[in-house]
Amino acid sequence: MKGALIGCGFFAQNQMHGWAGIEGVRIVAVCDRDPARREQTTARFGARPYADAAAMLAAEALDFVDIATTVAAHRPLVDLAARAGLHVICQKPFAETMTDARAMVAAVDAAGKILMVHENFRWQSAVRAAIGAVRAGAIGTPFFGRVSFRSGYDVFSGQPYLATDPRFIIQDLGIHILDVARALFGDVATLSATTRRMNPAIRGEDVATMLLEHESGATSVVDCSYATRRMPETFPETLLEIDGDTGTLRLDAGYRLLIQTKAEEVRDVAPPVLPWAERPWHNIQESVQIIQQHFVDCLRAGVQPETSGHDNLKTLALVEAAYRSAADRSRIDMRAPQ
Ligand code: NAD
Ligand code: 89Y
Repeated sequence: MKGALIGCGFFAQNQMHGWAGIEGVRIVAVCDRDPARREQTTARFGARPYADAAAMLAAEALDFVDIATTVAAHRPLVDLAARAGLHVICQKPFAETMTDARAMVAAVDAAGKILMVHENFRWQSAVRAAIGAVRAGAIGTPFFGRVSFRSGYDVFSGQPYLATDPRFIIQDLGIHILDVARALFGDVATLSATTRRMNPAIRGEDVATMLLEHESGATSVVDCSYATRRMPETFPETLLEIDGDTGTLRLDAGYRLLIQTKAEEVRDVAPPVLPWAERPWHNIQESVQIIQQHFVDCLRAGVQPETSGHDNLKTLALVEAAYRSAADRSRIDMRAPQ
């Protein structure tokens, strides 16, 4: 299977390592407008370099493209890939608006190809162990959950746009945490949110607290912060507390999974540090390889990925709803047209 990467920036390096670890897949071409970035990436991983995505798709015989640019370029690049008749994997946040997102999903559908969003947090092995246990009924029917990400880690040095974009934590990070809540408790009926900016040096909100009522009847609290000074720092761990009608599950700091029913089970679900990975990012880095493997498995089987473009419309709608709710203090009915 031949792929091409568009966008050779900060995070794409993980994606290139991830592809190198997947059997039967080769990234044959990479594209970035920035010559230094595309040259560094080709020097590291090989592959033919291009400055222009359209020129690359015209010149190369490909099966899929991996779009690793920031969000503003996602719609034109997904449209381009769909017109070229290629399968697509695209980074989060998938789109800047729901209108764009729906059009992108429709474009790839019309091409008869598969579109997956790189929504990788639900694929982190520790989070996946918790999702697997909940889905297998380990604590019965969940009625309450807390999905929490609180950190003071400096994400701005690697991703400077996070400090200057008008939207920050919900669009960048909350999107993952909302998606994990969906993976655990199902689709959402209502949402309300508050936001704050604690760090005066950035433009967007760095704290968000969201209350979700799920169609299953469960309630979840999804809370995110990049203004939390804690020792030890837990970046980039998502912590979970779930009550079910026959037990409780917690994913605690340090990747400790605890399931209490009549008996108690404690599991170390720490992710491996892959040979190319580094702490503390190894958790996210492993999930990159896992989600990319899932994409390839789905292409081979001709089935929709779990985190397909279609599925991601529901996560993106929660992001939009959270900003609306925080702005006007409303509670958003997710069953109404978004
Ligand atoms: P970045 O700015 O470091 O890299 C983006 C690159 O894309 C830049 O080199 C830029 O020149 C290039 N680019 C932009 N438009 C282009 C176009 N039309 N054609 C060719 N090249 C183009 O950004 P980043 O920090 O690597 O983030 C990229 C995406 O990855 C973002 O959407 C971000 O939210 C996401 N991300 C995801 C995770 C995760 O865990 N899933 C983690 C970090 C970042
Ligand atoms: O961009 C973000 C993401 O997707 O995961 C963590 C991150 O890199 C910073 O919040």
